[in-house]
Amino acid sequence: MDMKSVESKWQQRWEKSKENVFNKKNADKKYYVLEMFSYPSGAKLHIGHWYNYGPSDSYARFKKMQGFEVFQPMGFDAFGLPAENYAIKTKIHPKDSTEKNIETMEKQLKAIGAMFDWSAEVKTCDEDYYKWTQWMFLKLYENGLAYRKEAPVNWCPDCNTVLANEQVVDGCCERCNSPVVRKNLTQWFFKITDYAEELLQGLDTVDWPEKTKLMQKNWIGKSVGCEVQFECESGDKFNVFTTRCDTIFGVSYVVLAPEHPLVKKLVSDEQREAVEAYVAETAKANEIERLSSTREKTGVFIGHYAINPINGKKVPIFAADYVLYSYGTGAVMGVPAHDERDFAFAQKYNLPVTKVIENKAGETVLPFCEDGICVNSLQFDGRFGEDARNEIANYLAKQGKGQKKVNYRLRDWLVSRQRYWGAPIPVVHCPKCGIVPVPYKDLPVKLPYNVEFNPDGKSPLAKSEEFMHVKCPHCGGDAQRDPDTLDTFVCSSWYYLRYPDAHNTKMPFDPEIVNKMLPVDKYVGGAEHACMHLLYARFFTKALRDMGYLNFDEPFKSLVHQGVILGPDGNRMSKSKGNVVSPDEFVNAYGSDVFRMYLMFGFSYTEGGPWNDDGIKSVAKFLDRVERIVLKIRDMKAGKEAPYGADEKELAYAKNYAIKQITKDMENFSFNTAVARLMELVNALFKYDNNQVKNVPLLKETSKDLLLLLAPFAPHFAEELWEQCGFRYSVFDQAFPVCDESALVRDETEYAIQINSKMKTKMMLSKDMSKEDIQHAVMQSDAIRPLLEGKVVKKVIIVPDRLVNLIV
Ligand code: ANZ
Ligand code: ZN
Repeated sequence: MDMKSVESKWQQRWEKSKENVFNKKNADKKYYVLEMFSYPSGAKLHIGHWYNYGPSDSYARFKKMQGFEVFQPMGFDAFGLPAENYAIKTKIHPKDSTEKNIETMEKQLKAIGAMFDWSAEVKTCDEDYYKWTQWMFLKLYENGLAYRKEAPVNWCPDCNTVLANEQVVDGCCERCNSPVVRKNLTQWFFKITDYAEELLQGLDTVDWPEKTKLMQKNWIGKSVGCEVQFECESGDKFNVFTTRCDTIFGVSYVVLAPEHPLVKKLVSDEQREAVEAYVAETAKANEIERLSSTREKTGVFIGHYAINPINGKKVPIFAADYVLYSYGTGAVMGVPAHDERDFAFAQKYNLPVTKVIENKAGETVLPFCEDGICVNSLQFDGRFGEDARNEIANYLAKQGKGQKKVNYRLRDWLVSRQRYWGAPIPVVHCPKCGIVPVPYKDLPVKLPYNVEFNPDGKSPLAKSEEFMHVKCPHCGGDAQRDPDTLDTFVCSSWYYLRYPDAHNTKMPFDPEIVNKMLPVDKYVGGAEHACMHLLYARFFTKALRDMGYLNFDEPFKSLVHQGVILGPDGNRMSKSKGNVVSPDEFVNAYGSDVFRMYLMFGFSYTEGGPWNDDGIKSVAKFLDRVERIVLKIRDMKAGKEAPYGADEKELAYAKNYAIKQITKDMENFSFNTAVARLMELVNALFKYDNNQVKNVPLLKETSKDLLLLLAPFAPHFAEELWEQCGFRYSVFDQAFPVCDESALVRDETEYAIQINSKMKTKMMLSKDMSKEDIQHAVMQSDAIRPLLEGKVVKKVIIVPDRLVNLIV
């Protein structure tokens, strides 16, 4: 089959008949399949794009054939730094380069032949999109979820600009290499912390990879503990946050973060110089570095003491940068006997290590009684762990010196950027009225085209007189626009809500439509988004729900991460390593269907792995075989039919087994095993066709089902053969075959087939087969044979009724 012409033929036909456009009339049967949208880079589609979009499109087509009205949109995450940096290098305006890139990428994406509903396309840099991004900002602001505050950020004194954590390399600016300092700057934040508990709890209600849920849980970082008040000799008081208040008898010093205001206030004259030098030095490190377990613990005595509230003991106060100002209360009690970091610190500064009494299990046991404190007695043995912590916390609370406290590691989301290529922040700064939101009717605040975006320290927009100068919407006096733009993650936090109502000009979306279309039923994208995009999007959904626009709690009901295809050398593909494999040569040589199907067959979808093209020829050959047998069967005339005997049963079995397994495999994104099942079915067809006398109706029925089963995997190819067989357009409007269980009753068991103890496929094998027969059947199977090419099987382990393990 001439794949190239077949591809363009059917792509045109699908477009013309609106085959892939969501039909709102069937919204009650909706199934929303979403792949994370693309960043429009200048480069061609790479293997990663294909791997994300090809197999998940097969899933979408499968759902469509199961009778769902599938909605599978595509769009572009079009704002962001790469386009701006590219512009700085080449002088090509980000808008021009982005629009050009989108145009090429649309063409390339269409060539995959996926059933994207392009009528719902979204580009985040379009005015009619970012207008609504600004609307989102205003809504959050109105609801107390967007605020401006001074916060310590990474600042390069040479470039005069804020840097992202990622732009700081070894404490220096990645652009000019000068040391970065922490600086307090006024920035916009979204109050994601208001939703910390719900963002945590909600994870139990979604079908997501466990690893991703765990990463989000850790990122949110719920920590149940106690705040304890220490009083200083000066009379000043501060709280420490501890998860181990049961160790309070072992406190030998306390630490304030270097930024803690009491450091400056309490420092003694003798220690002032040393403390100031230390504070200046530690300001250079960012929080990630400060938390690193391999970083040497440093600190300095501030020349002042505090009183342990439980036993009145005087302990020295240190400033040390292993304590972060932004977490808990920015102060900790040092318990060297029970905390590793504190121990290292105590060793270095010669502080006492007081062991709080422990029971045999190593848990702290409380030397503590109701009417007083019995530091050195064991009379209250038996209270330990949780119990001891409660006891102490209650005691402190009674004294007014402490309370139970839940902390989250999650911080509010800093959303302002001193960058050009993003959505302008829709507020006005008025000397009289302060911060004034831009009225909704005046949206969008347009991003001006003619702006000097070369970096010289200020927000590029600040230099645009025409942009900055504005009348205050409130008092009408002279005022200034906000020169910052929004983090691009804001744009991608709500795009899945725009797709179902992408052309709405009155609202970002009609709640009635969106409440019907969402949540997304299957979301497919990279695991690297676990703690940013996927968290931000959940926050947006919950905030919009609380404002009354949405009636669901979670945007993505079910999530799948595709694996990563590495270079042939096992490293991440990158130009510098010279290991980049381009999909183009394969697509040109074999066609898009073969390439997609090989990606599905050659890798375990969620795992990925190093690229090799060993099996691509066998996939091409497989489709040739399908074409041959399907056309041969098409041309058969019914005649004297073979009666329904053992061979016929065998074929019916093969077909129904394939249907059953493929249906299951598709649901699990286990595409490689699904393709193997298809190959087995084709083998069974050939085998039956070898018979002298055959049952032609059975052959025809099996061949037709084969095409239906194959359609999601090789859409153009299957549509073409479907037509050549004289069936009605389109194959995708047919029902996916359903398994007839009665054809499956046979004396067989399922074996797991492994190579070098790695699971490759599953096979049904008859119970009465000898070990030799089993070995032969496994090694000659379509799923396994290609994997053994060029390899020597050294040993075969067979566990009866369970598994076959080939050691190669
Ligand atoms: C005394 C203690 C004894 C602690 C012990 C631990 C073990 P998570 O679970 O992460 O919340 N801590 C509190 N605030 C801190 C800050 N701003 N910067 C650095 N460390 C801080 O951990 C809470 C524990 O981390 C707290 O409990 C405190 O040390 C420390 F055997 O207090 B602990
Ligand atoms: Zn004003």
